[in-house]
Amino acid sequence: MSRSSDLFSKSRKLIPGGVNSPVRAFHSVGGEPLFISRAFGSKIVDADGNIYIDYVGSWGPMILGHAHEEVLTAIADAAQKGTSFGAPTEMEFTLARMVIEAVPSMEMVRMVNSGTEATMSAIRLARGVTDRDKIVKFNGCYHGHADGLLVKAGSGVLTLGIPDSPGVPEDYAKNTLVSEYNDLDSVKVHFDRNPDEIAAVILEPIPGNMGVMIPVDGFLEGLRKLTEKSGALLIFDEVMSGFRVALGGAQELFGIDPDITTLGKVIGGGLPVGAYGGKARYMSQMAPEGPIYQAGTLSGNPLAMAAGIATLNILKRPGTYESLEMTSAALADGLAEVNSSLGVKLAFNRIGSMFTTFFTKGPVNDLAGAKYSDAERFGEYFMGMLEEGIYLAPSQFEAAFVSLAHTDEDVTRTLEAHEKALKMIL
Ligand code: KE4
Repeated sequence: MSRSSDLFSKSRKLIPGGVNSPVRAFHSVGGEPLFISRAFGSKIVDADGNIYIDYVGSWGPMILGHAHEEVLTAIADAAQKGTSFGAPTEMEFTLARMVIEAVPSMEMVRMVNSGTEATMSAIRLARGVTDRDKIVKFNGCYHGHADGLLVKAGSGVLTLGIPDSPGVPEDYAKNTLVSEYNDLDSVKVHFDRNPDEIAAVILEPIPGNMGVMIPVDGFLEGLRKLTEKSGALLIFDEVMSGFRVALGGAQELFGIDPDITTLGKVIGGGLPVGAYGGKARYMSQMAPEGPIYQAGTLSGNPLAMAAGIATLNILKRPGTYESLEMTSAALADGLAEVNSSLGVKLAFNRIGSMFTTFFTKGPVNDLAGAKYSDAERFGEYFMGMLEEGIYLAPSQFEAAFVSLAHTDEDVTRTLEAHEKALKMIL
């Protein structure tokens, strides 16, 4: 028995499904999850010492690659001074300033400990400042597991085919209206039917949780106009796209000015950090300055701040996103070449260093399109790639991530594995 398998059989007796987050469990691809013992650069190493080229990157945070020495040094230096004070620190100011300088719409920001906390708080803020209860979200978008957002969610909920989670009272869910991504009319209908009742529209501007989706021309602009006209807030959930697709995220790429933005993943450099921020006129309504309450024992934790500051300092360096784009484009072009040489039509969506290969010919512009994917074939492909030493997200409805640590050799090896895995299953 492999060490991963042994650890898995023991862990599942103590931890639900043997994992601390469902999508890690390999349920939709079959087999058992690998237990990871360490990681460096673009590689992860499982408990049996097998090395893989990693395209999960801890689901987005590891944009620099794993165990980056400047990040490790920053964490170690911070740890020497203590691990948590429960009091304000200079590093929280420093990271706040870096985030505000980078994200075009942000004037103020509050640090929390996860993306879920960030979106949950952003929704409360929107409801508090508008005195309205309803929110609009999009089928297949995932914003963490706060009750009102676990409605038609993406990521693990979609992967595991959980219609809507038990334990979410109807009273919560009824205030969550669902639209289709890239379909403005499906949003307009909610505003027509609920005049002056909608507090906010929340979306992943570039979804990664139904696989990667690209906003069609006019969609994001249309949402901005609709929300402005109705007095609802526009919340960009950039937990995944923030500092990933550009230093200023999707809002920089597409030139949209949301009222609130949520962040996570990259800004923690692999440690637990989330954040929400936006216009000062809204953020100043948060306690203790304003009446809307949100709190957290470890919010702004010094080690997490140190990791985030070190990470953003590297991302700010000239040429960073150009380098990410070069590696990502080389991989994308190579995958397309292999597919066409094999006469295989697979939809492929990419923005910057996040991408998804869908096992359907496509196009895939929304959840319905993504659901045409052959999940069984994807599972076989996933296993084939794993056997070749390539670690993808164990779900068709997730994004793959390239890091600054991925090399030309990694790309070559990935393309060879892709060709071999496709030949095995097609
Ligand atoms: P966390 O609470 O997991 O830090 O963030 C929730 C969240 C919010 N918004 C977006 C756009 C997200 O992608 C996420 C979390 N992403 C998933 C991966 N698709 C996390 C992986 C997991 O659930 O284990």
